[in-house]
Amino acid sequence: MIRLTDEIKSAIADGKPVVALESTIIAHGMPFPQNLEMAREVESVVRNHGAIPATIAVIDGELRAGLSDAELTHFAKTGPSIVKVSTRDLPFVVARKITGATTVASTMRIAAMAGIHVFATGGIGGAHRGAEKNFDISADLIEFSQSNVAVVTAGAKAILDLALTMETLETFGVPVVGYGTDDFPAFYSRGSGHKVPMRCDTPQQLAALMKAKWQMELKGGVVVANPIPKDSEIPSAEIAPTIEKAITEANAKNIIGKNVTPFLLAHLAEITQGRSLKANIALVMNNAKLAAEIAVAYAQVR
Ligand code: PSU
Ligand code: MN
Repeated sequence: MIRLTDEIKSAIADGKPVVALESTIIAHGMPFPQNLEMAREVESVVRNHGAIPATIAVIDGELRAGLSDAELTHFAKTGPSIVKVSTRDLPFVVARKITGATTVASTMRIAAMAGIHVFATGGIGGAHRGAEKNFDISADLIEFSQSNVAVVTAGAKAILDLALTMETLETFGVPVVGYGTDDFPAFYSRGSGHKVPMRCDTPQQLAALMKAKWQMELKGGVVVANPIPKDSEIPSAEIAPTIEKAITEANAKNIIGKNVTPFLLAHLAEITQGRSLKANIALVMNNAKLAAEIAVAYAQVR
């Protein structure tokens, strides 16, 4: 069902640390060539911290974990014209043998199918502002109730409604763990003013939490909320007006559904003249490092 590289296949079989990575962030989250540089670098950060990277995508209808450099380049160069594949899209792209970039939700699902329990991303999707009316709640949140994967994320973007996002995760029984923080991080900014329900300060503590959750057969994932490094942060007072602008623009242009997140990311990068993109890349690397450390710790206790 899933094609794994030999390296990833034997690592999973031997219980060695493996970290899943998503492909939507490459095709839809960042422009070329920064997306390709990011995709290569994030894999080497995972390796440098003792785990094996498994970038996940769908290629010609085949679920894949572990892409070649040529394949990474294809996703990076083709960009947004590649299908953005969330969980609902998996049956269609597989049946039609389509190539697609996987979101947090579908990457979690494929990782879980393959037996990978740790995943590094930039930021998870969430409940968009106005979700109480337009029901725009990312399938990422629902996937956390389904797939046994810990996802390292820099919180969720302030383009979302963070209070609704936290409420939704609570409803689905998803542990949201602040890593070294009591404050849920807001992607570009280290804090959001929303408290996390629990906190861990070491990869070992997280590994113990994951083991406890899955030993009890509590199905679903863990949100590991890891704040952006201080020197890359854009303070919320600075980014907030920019976010307002981007959302107004998206509404005026009638951008809806799966185009909302990519539009807002691209628009923010434009308005901040690349500063938001730089921050985005820095937080991805920071998440990859922690994910590798968690994978190493989990491999020791599972
Ligand atoms: N956050 C980022 N960059 C991204 C995404 C999130 O910093 O590219 C992507 C992820 O793949 C996430 C998806 O799963 O956006 C959420 O999209 P939506 O809001 O349409 O569910
Ligand atoms: Mn959405």
